[in-house]
Amino acid sequence: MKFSRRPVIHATRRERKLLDESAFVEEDSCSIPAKYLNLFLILTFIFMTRLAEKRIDEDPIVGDEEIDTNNNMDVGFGNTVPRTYRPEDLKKWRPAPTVMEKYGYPGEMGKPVKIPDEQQALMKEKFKENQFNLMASDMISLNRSLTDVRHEKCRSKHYPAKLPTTSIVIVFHNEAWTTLLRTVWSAINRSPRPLLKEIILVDDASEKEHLGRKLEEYVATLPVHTFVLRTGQRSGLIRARLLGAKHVKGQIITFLDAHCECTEGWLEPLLARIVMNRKTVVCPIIDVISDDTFEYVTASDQTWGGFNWKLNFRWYRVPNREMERRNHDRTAPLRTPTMAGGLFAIDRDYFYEIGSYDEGMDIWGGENLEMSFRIWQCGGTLEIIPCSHVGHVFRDKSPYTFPGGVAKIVLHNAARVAEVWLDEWREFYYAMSP
Ligand SMILES: [Mn+2]
Repeated sequence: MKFSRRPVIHATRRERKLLDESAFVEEDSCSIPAKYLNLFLILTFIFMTRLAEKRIDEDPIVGDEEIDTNNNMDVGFGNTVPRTYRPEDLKKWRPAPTVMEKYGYPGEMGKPVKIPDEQQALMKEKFKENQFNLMASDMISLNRSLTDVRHEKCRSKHYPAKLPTTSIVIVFHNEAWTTLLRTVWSAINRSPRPLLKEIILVDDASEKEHLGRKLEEYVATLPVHTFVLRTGQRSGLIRARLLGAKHVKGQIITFLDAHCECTEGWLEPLLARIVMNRKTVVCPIIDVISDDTFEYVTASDQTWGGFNWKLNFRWYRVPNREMERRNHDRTAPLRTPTMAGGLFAIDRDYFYEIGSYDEGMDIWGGENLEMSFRIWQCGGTLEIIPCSHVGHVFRDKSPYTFPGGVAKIVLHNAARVAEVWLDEWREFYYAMSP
């Protein structure tokens, strides 16, 4: 299965090379002239036929030979968003103090929580509510301590003395109290205060009582300006994020999922990257918070985001070529084809310049690939920043309801991605998902 990633990767290279310098930015104008792709399409189709015989994800390892990521970055585009910020938009900052361990409390330093035998039955019952161990989460402090998971070299890195501010946007639907508030507290505790403009919580029509007035009253007491917006009716992740983004006053929008924990030094490497080039969109390394024990487990820094032709997001091993481009420095920014989508930071003006999100997408699914393609095809760069780590509770299945059914919505969204961004390549999608 050596060839499994080649179609994807070549698409990127071709697009970057062939993009007309003057063609700019309206979604569809980012595409490539059809004639250039024909020959390549045929070659790729041969690979695809081979792929179709087997399951596509058997071996999600990228072959070493593929794009030269070094030489495809300098395509000029129209420039409406200035590359840098005005000096008055930048703020002096210092690293946030370390959250100290509270000895004897469950889950401190990211350790797993063990539920006593006599409570196992209740634990299982509560698990169903959110598809994670709610009982464990409820036992852990909202301010729990974590180990410093960063690579050693990250701790001595120097970042600009002044950085732009960010607003954090968190969308939730029926989220548990403790996971949501631990996300908020971890951001407050571990972000340099001058850089954290506000935290915007967007409630996508939750039914749980604790997410009503109680939440509003609670967040009003927080040391960082935090407020709740409500979509009113179930709108889906995209439309809820757009509602949050509309209220952002910081220069940078940082989207977080509702069950995360930000770790020490997570924010400054993200902002430092954007301040150098506002068209850089950055993701932290997404570590794993166990859905079972809430243990904090570090994820690999050797994976990046890709996709298969069903347009499912997948993690793949970072190819050697990208390692070489980074001089084998595991702390250097990693140019990733796609992102998982839950956690990223983007300049607010650039977000709107590239057309923000596709509002026609429902509930959940596909929007991460859509945004990734949008960024790369509209003159931006998408990176994973290895010195920034944020934990996320990964779940085996979604606890949410999808009006009309999961499959229908996810397929609808994926088809939109194919139609808007893939040109002829959409045929591969339709071949896999007829
Ligand atoms: Mn999530």
